[in-house]
Amino acid sequence: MAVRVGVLGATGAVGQRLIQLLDPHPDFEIAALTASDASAGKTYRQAAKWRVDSPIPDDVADMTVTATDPDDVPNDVDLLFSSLPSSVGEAVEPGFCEAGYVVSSNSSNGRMADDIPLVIPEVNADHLDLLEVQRDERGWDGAMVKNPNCSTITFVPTLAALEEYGLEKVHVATLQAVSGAGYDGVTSMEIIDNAIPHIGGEEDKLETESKKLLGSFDGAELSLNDVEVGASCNRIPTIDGHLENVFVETAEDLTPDEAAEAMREYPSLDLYSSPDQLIEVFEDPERPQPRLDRTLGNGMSIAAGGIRESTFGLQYNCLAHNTMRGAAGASVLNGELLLENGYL
Ligand code: 11C
Repeated sequence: MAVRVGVLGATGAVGQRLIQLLDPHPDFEIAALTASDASAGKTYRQAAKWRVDSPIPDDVADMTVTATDPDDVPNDVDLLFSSLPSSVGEAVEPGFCEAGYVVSSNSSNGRMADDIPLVIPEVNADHLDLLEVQRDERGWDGAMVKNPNCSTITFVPTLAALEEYGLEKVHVATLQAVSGAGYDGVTSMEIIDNAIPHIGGEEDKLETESKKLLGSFDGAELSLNDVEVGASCNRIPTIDGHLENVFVETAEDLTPDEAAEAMREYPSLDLYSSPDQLIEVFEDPERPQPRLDRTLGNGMSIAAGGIRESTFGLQYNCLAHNTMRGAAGASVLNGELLLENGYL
């Protein structure tokens, strides 16, 4: 029987993608949709300005949206996918966990907390065991797992593939699509014919979340990875797909051919939303082509290319669909991992 799930923040950019991925899904059935108080009581069709590239599923369109409050979500819903703005997530997500719901959250609040697993299933599924520590420390009947920022998800799997060579220093520069800024960003005219440097708070997230994801968990405590990460983040006028330029210094010698092979062989998983090939490596110097490659593996693969030696170690590009692999798809994948590991 399918697990009954809800979407917190169902009308936003990531909330809409979550609905697109969850309807239909073999393991999950959408049973609750929440949004701001202004949307509560409306049907989803009335409340949401639907913008994703497939129609609103009929059964979702007629559902009534509730406020984002544990009292308004049916008790038989087991799993909540959260795409709330971080300030709202910080205020309300713990209340849902306390009330017994398991939350797979894309919101940035709490990602670096010691007892909250920050997970990319292909990279650090073992960090999910941190939920035992979380249960002891917080006394929640429910649980909270987070996925990282979309820009972090784009480059960390490529680093994980190179980890055996001893990661020492990484510099990453991002070219981020406007959908990462939510629908206000997509519709804003200020981005047209413009490139915006130092976009708010992103650099710190890439520098810290990557060390947590690549860190090790000994059953009691999580240690951050020692790799030094420097990031510079920029917004460009593409709709979807974050492109990143990565420079990596490793302890062991690492040739472009070895890096390409390590990325190509880095395993995907057997979860429903997993792509067949996690990292698609393109050797043609003209690749990756961002507007095409963002759809690889139904938006769940990462494209890597331009791998070469440079003054600062190995250099390459990588690209992923930011609202699929980087956000909604990441949360759904974590939900599938929770299910597989008996947390639902
Ligand atoms: C952007 N990466 O493109 C951001 C959006 O930490 O989940 C996602 C923010 C986050 O602006």
